[in-house]
Amino acid sequence: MIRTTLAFAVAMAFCASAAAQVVADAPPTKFDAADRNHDGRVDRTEYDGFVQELVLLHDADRDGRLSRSEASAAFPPGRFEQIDSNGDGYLAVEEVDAFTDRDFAVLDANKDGAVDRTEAARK
Ligand SMILES: [Ca+2]
Ligand SMILES: [Ca+2]
Ligand SMILES: [Ca+2]
Repeated sequence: MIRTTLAFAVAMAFCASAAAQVVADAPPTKFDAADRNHDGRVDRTEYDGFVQELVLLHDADRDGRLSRSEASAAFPPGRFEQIDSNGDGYLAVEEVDAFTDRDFAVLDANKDGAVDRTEAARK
């Protein structure tokens, strides 16, 4: 009985670590948030909606653009300069739109108009 329990415990421990590994390897949950219809692909409409929500969500003072501190929570470091094309220190929605156009094109490696999980994980 003790043997069985021990074997069971070991099996459980193995399963737990295997599960933890799967979660660690999983692509960012951002993908699932963006994939509204859960078909495993983020198409252009879903991507645009996700990006727009991202901007709105972080626009703390509601001036329709992201300051550097507002943007720091939304984009990885180093992105700000890339997105702020006119260099005024704010990210306008149009600038984010223009940037995500390129971003999407880069992500959509096979150019089928949607970013699938593999493509999202590649970045
Ligand atoms: Ca989708
Ligand atoms: Ca700007
Ligand atoms: Ca694709």
